Amino acid sequence: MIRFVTLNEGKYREVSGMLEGAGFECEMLAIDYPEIQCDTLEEVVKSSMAQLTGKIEGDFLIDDSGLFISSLGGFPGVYSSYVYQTIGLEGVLRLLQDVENRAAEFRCCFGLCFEGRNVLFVGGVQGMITQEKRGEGGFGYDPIFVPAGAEKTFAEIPTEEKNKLSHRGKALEKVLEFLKEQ
Ligand code: ITT
Repeated sequence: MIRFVTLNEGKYREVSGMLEGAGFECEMLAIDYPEIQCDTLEEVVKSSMAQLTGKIEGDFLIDDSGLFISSLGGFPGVYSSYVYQTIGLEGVLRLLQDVENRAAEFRCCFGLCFEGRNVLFVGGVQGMITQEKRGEGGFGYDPIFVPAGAEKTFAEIPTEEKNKLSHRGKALEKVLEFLKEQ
């Protein structure tokens, strides 16, 4: 049994689908803990794991993700959650009004505490920011992100398809490989 510590139901939907599909039991643990501000997702995950160690029984998983927009120097990046809650998707689209270079990358870093050992797994996907929101599925920034080589946003495709292409799906493949080796 792996406890996925998150308040984000969209993340849980994606992660539980993949874990259960691979035969691992999974449960959502909605614990709110302070996330310290760091320069990288990896640092955020390490500090969060240190805070949670000893407070959760058994193996657990956490996920810190962000959207890194090239023309904005990687913003919102580690501030993605705050930016989503404040200026939102419309605000991000406004920042990119008349900006030609719309390249962006979604990144995900998982922290897995397995039998007392902490291990990190990362994944990323390149893509573009759309001109307007498209699609009703997914969560967060999905309606404004089109992965490279595709035409639909992450909000316009089913979860299983997003999992095959996404930062989280790629990072979780590495988690699954690790778990299968144990
Ligand atoms: P936790 O409880 O797991 O921390 P959170 O929503 O606060 O949930 P993050 O800090 O990792 O998670 O997320 C940063 C922001 O990026 C947040 O607004 C998410 O909705 C968004 N985000 C993360 N992964 C995403 C994805 O796959 N698609 C769209 N938006 C995503």
